[in-house]
Amino acid sequence: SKTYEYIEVSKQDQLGLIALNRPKVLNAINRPMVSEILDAMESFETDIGVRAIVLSGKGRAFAAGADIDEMANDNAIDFELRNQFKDWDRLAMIKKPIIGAVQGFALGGGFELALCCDLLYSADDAEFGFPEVNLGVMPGAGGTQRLTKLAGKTKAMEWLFTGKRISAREALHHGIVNQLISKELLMEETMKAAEQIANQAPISIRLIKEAILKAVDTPLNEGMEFERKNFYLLFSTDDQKEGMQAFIEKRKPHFKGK
Ligand code: CO8
Repeated sequence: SKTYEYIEVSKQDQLGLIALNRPKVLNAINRPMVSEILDAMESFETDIGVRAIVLSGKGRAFAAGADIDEMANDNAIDFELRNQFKDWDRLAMIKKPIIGAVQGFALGGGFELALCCDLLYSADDAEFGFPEVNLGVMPGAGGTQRLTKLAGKTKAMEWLFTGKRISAREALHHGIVNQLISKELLMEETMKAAEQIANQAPISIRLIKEAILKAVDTPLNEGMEFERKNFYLLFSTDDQKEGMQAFIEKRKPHFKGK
């Protein structure tokens, strides 16, 4: 398997695991790290043995933001010519479920990366936030859009205008994370949750993810049409036949991802 410089990648049963691995700088996200995350995710995407992806950070943070040293001297045209967020756009196109485990800081670009996850499990000491305003900038990898759609305009304005930290408890209250877990059990419990999802019918999970993400960015009627097509499509899978037959026969289904 490949080796990476800024992340650690492994597999466990049906899970693909990615851990941000620059603990000395609280996993500050530089451009090569984003490329590596994308590369690892795309490998898992085509690996039929992998049914869910778990994203976490090593050390005392999930990620304390984009690497400030790397971008301190950039200007607008540098970003434009480099197409700075092309890897981020592709991250958002990963079709397998991504489950994030956040402990410590998830700030700036680190929070944006967390918001790219489909489910988020949070240590009860985690702190989220968009401190970009304190640096004279703003989120650029989807933060203003994704946070507003999750938590609403009111809190998004407050948090982005002030840059203040959002506690794990507040994040739970505003629907940003799914569940709080003690720091000691975070990875174990996240893996359990991911394993549960990995045991569901893979094509159901895939098309549900696609449809829910559609709901976030399309009008209801378009989203409904999209949902309907995906619903129809599931009836061309063996797993649908198996799932319903198992129900009728009062036994557990055995899904094959076909
Ligand atoms: N970039 C580069 N280095 C960082 C970053 C960062 N974002 N965050 C922490 N570090 C480094 C520190 O410089 C320090 O390095 P060194 O030991 O060499 O001095 C090391 O990590 C440890 O950090 P601290 O000593 O500061 O640890 P503390 O516990 O005292 O403080 C904090 C932790 C509060 C998290 C503090 O490190 C901090 O404020 N970090 C910056 C947070 C921030 O402003 N993040 C937003 C960055 S801007 C951004 O994300 C824009 C996103 C737009 C696009 C996204 C593209 C990826």
